[in-house]
Amino acid sequence: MGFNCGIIGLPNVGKSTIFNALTGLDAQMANYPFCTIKANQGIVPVPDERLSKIAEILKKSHPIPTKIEFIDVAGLVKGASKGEGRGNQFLDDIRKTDALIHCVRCFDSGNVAHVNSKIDPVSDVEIINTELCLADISILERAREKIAKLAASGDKDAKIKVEIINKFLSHLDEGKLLNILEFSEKQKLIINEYGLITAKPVLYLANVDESDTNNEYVKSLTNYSKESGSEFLILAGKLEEEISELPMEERQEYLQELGIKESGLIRLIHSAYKLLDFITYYTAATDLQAWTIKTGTAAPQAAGKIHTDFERGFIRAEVFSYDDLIESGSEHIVKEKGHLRSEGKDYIIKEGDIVKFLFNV
Ligand SMILES: Nc1nc2c(ncn2[C@@H]2O[C@H](COP(=O)(O)OP(=O)(O)OP(=O)(O)O)[C@@H](O)[C@H]2O)c(=O)[nH]1
Ligand SMILES: [Mg+2]
Repeated sequence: MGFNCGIIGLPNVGKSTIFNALTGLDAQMANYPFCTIKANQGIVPVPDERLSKIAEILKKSHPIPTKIEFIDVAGLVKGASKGEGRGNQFLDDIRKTDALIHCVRCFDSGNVAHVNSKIDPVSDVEIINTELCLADISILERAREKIAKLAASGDKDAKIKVEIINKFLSHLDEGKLLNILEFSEKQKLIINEYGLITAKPVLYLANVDESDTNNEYVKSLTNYSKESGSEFLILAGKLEEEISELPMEERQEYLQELGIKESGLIRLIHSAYKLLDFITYYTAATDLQAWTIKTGTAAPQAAGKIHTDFERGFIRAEVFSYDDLIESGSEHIVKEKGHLRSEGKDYIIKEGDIVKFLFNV
């Protein structure tokens, strides 16, 4: 598995429409709120031009792309953290995700109801963010209650934990998401333990009509995203959904007719990669396969993504880069030119590396 993104937002803003566009699956859509009741999950291969070029040179058939999973959850409303709407279930669905795509309605349409009867992207976003903060506050307060006695008795670990929880709580009490903080390793453990939602990176996605992509709604959401240091993307959800229903051969043609260079899916995936600080590397010892890892991952841990034995018994990695392969035109010439490197356990895997792990268990 690569990574997963939860699509969140108010009811009826187009989350399922975008999910469908992305996954080509048919999550139920409708023009009334709370259409989605159970979370839809869809796994999408990450489009990657390099993969087919490597396959051609290394003569590998059926290369395996890395994958991204999208989770389309029920719309969130004010009071969700207290169980309003489908709130609690919704919140559980997103605790396990790596990142959030916060879908915001930036289209006018008399046919589609808005839960607060007025479209106001910044206030819409703040309703959701407030609920996410409240949800994290409630989890952290309960956690603190549980370990307070232990901490008071002098237990060192419990004391550190309470300190971190207090720091998080005072930040959340000001209505700020945790994701603007830099986390220590200890803090990261706590974030994982409690599935803190506001610590996840967020991408704000303006859902627009293709005929009206730069309206006032989009402008105000752009400013908001900039100020909060978040990723931002404009996507014509309904159009993308229509395109995704076309046969594969016709899609590119239709995009060209509309003057669109790249499908929304590709832009969204690239933004999600940036958001999560991910890179792609490849293995080709047997099948050619693409893998997703965090920037800064060392070779043994990258190997561990494939199999725990690879990490446990890691000896070294034989590495050459995608650029060297393209320039040389064959693996043989890569070696002749001395581009094949032997790297040890401290080697940090780079974007586009083609790697063979040697291990012994
Ligand atoms: N005009 C217009 N309508 C859209 C757009 N995106 C979605 N819609 C319509 O808005 C309605 C709601 O879309 P959904 O995708 O079901 O919304 P949702 O956010 O999943 O809603 P819930 O699951 O109820 O929270 C549907 O009728 C869509 O066709 C858009 O970009 N433009
Ligand atoms: Mg929906």
